[in-house]
Amino acid sequence: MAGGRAGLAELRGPRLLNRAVKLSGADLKSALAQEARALGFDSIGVTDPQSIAPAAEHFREFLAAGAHGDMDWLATSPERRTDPRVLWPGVRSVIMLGVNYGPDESPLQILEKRSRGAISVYAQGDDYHDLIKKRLKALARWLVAASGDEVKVFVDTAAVMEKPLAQAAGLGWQGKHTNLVSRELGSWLFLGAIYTASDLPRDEADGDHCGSCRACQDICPTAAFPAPYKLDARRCISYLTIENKGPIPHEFRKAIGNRIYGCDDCLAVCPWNKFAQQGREAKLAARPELRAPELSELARLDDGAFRALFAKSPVKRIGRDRFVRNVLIAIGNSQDASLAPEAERLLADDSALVRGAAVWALAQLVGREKFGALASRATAGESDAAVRAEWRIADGVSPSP
Ligand code: B12
Ligand code: SF4
Ligand code: SF4
Repeated sequence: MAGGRAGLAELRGPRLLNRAVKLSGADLKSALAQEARALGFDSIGVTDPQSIAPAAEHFREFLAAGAHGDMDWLATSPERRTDPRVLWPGVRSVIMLGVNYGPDESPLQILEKRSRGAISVYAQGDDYHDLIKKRLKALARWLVAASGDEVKVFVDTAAVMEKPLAQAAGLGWQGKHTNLVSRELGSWLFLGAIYTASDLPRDEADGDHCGSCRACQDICPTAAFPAPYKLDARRCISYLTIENKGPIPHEFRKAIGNRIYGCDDCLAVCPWNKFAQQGREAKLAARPELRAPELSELARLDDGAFRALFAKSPVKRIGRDRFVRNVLIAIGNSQDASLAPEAERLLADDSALVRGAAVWALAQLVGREKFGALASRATAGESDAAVRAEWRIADGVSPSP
């Protein structure tokens, strides 16, 4: 159906809602695309549930290599993730949707401001899961009324391989950094999926447009790509600062710099971003206080203040202790001795995770003499084995005064 907004108004009318008129095939797909755009989706495509069969093998290799780290949920029922028909036998078409969240400034700029924390672009506004789920549900309701067929909606958390499905549906291609890149919107695209029992015309899969470029591989601070198109999540700063619940492994601490929640380097450097546009959804836009927060202020957050600052933000998910752990790694990397008192105060924190990170931060910022004095005071009362180990290791790396 090629109609404009007037056509949509008719579709939403009582004739449709009482299901007297049903759409199917190309008419349904065309009306669906218009409805999706009206609801704020920036791209849409349809694919066959069987289209990602080739991705299944790569996914199994990823799991076999242990590249998922502690994300055990990724390894649960891989057959459901790699085949939409196992997740829901009734699915006949997969509708993939994208929402542009293009930033208004380069996320690489803040990496130079070492006394401030870098929160990745996707987490500077409201939680996209809530926003996209609401939109997906609205679109799904419309689809049920228009087609009479059953649907299921997914964003991020379900056993759905969103990137390969989105590539098969023509939204873009999985670049060498493994994320989906769009020729129209660059790297900044959230994905969501609707599985439907309707048989919709398929879109053509997008091809690979990376060519000989390797900018994303070269910029990665932790060398997280063992090969192009392959990520070892255990080395990715996004995993280390968000998913990882324990202490951050020593080998990555310096490379993390001031990234306190996620990382955007491989996305930001992609040349296809020259076509990127600023996101149009105000709720996803950066909150002023999360663009370049002072590390000194973040280090003082207690549980209540953390929850208040990150209300409705995806950051809230990791909790205050893990967040302050990240802030302390950034403080250790700041080369700003005026931040040492923040780390010193956190040596007495209730959380062992925080105390351990505070030890490392101090070792980077204070001279050997001061560090030694702190160590002899603090280790006497320290009961946690992991924190005691941090003291021992740090004693060897503390810089000279
Ligand atoms: C687990 C997960 C993570 C993990 C692992 C990431 C990863 N690349 O797997 C961690 C925590 C590290 C992570 C980080 C990020 N994530 Co994430 N994440 C997911 C999640 C929940 C599952 C992804 C998954 O299935 N991974 C398993 C691997 C095996 O799958 P894959 O990446 O598709 O792997 C393919 C390639 O490796 C390829 N391959 C392997 N070998 C070979 C060889 C050849 C020759 C070829 C051609 C291909 C190939 O085939 C594999 C299968 O398709 C999805 C949501 C979802 N349900 O899909 C979001 C998702 C992928 N994440 C997203 C985002 C935004 C991010 C971050 C940018 C957040 C940030 N700023 O910190 C970073 C980006 C890091 C990066 N470079 O990938 C978005 C990406 C949107 C997009 N445009 O692609 C998603 C889709 C969420 C959403 N709904 O929007 N994430
Ligand atoms: S998000 Fe950062 S750490 Fe992770 S792969 Fe990309 S550049 Fe590397
Ligand atoms: S930076 Fe280059 S190699 Fe990486 S995804 Fe973009 S085009 Fe592909």
